Amino acid sequence: DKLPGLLHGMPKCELHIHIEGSLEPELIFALAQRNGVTIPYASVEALREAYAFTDLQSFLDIYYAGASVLLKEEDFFDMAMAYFHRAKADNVVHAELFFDPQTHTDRGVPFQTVIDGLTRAGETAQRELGVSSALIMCFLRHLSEEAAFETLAQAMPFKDRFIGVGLDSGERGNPPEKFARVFEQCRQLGLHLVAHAGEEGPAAYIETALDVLKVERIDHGVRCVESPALVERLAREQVPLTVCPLSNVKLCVFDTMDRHNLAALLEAGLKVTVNSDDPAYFGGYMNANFDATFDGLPQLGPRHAYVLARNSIEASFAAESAKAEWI
Ligand code: ES4
Ligand code: ZN
Repeated sequence: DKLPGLLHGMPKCELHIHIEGSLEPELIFALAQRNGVTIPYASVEALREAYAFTDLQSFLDIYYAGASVLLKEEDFFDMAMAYFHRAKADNVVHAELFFDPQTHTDRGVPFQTVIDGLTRAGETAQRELGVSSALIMCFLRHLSEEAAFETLAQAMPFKDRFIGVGLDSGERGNPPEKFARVFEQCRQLGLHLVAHAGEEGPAAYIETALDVLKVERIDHGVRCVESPALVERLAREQVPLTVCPLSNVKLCVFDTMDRHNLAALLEAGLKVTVNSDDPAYFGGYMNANFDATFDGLPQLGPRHAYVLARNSIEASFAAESAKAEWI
């Protein structure tokens, strides 16, 4: 069977990766030691054993604890470089990295420290690995609109360092509308707009992300199937969905991979992409996601692989000239 070779070798873009979610347990322990931070786990193995999640919030609690070892510019650089090496190994030609500034600024780490480390890693990855990348700044939706506006203000001196904004963290009870005004300001600034919606939240959140926030892509979006009219709209408008199969299984959005709706979404004509979300926590990077998805959904074959890779290139915010080289 040639499918694994095809899946691994295809040039692809990653459009849904939280860079803080690429922090492997080994690096968490190394950075904790380097920075004199104590973490409530005895060993790398004990930390990894804690990665048994029941829902999104049970993951977020551990994810924010893991990020507490990030203090210096070098830490953000090392974290992102480790990701870029994994991306390169999986034939990722371009990655759009989410970062969560509030997770760091709320601990007293300056915004500039975060963005300087990530920017330098992106430049180094382009130069040394030939991997192209961009940054997307996410607002934490469990925090207030006012806090999001404050973060946007802190980001303004670095406006040329990121291409867009997103919305992440706990979805239930934090609808897109909560951030209508801050997204409107970002739109006026010419930033790209994306949002997590329809991961744990209802299909209605996908609709308000599109209609109120005016996002260009939906992150996750798998609960769109609860509204047939919405599925029809997503197909008609070719709104990209950045689906994260291993994440969805780990966070119990689907019980097992054979229950995942990715194949059904593709069949319905939606512009689906495969992504890793938080690869250090959910069991793997891009090619591991492709492998697990194609193993769990045997109706998927080489033509679907090609469509998924092409979708990831078309749905990226890269320059059209770059996309033409990757297709
Ligand atoms: C996230 Cl899987 C997921 N969902 C929402 N917010 C997040 N932040 C990091 N991973
Ligand atoms: Zn995500």
